[in-house]
Amino acid sequence: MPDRKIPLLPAPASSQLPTSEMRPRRKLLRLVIYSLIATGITTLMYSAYAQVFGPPSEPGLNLNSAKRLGYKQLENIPLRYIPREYDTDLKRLVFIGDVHGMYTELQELLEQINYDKHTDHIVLTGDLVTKGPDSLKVIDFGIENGVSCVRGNQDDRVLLHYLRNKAPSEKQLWVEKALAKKLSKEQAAWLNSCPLILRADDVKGLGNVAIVHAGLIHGVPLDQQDPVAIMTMRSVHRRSRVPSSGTTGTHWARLWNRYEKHERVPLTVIYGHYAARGLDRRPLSQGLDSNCVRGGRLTALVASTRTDNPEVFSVHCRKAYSK
Ligand SMILES: [Mn+2]
Repeated sequence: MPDRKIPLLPAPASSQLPTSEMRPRRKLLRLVIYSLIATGITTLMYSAYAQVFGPPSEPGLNLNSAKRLGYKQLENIPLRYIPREYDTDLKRLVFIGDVHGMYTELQELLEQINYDKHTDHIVLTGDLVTKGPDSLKVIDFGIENGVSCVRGNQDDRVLLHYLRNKAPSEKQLWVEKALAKKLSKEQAAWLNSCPLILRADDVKGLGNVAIVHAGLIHGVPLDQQDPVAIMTMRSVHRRSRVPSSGTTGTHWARLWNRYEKHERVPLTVIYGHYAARGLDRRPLSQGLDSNCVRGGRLTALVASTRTDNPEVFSVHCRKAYSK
């Protein structure tokens, strides 16, 4: 009898073993389900919050990297050039999309708008050089006419070669290298003087304006926007708000318009770079790269003391120089 009792003792313990193994597994399963539900609720609440109040404050991307890389981040267009609501003299601000060395078309466009150096101030949205045939002529025209410009990704690559800084070493950059070798000291200095962002306040028909080559992230102060993103972005990742030069996320201008309209004094962004979309006019953004260098058009947006709203002008670009 006692012999029978002894083996019986461990029996319940061994029969409980599977259940005691099941319990933590079930607990784990429950934990996973609960955390999935919690994540779902948080995501829903976040997207509801974002819809109503705009995105939560953005992290300053690469804070101060502009200074570190020697870029001029932000400059103002001199007040005397800005056409304002109650100005009586004729004054015009002429914003022109990516010229890419298309000097002939630039001159035709200026002829079409009857450009006058004394009343008009030209602002180029970057990528003045490369791809087209007359990059140096565009720079010389800029110098002679006191043109304002922002730095584009192509301008940047050429300047990186010129300054012999760490330039991307991809094979296809021989064009930029070759152009960099041709730049005079004055031409390079002028191109290098183009800041990443230009500002102009109270422009007639546009209000407060920022000019950049590619785009801006809503919610990040202008002096903290990432230099490379300013020159290259096309889309923004829907959730992380990280900008990308690719097109798979949300078009940055869509997000900009969605959130900026809630600002007390909204800022309109004038930009180039996104040739694939062509002329892209929205309430608070004006995309002006209409693909001139690939046989598209060269476009100008003209704000004037003589018109209530800015007008668009463009010329056909006869020859495609780039694929
Ligand atoms: Mn570009």
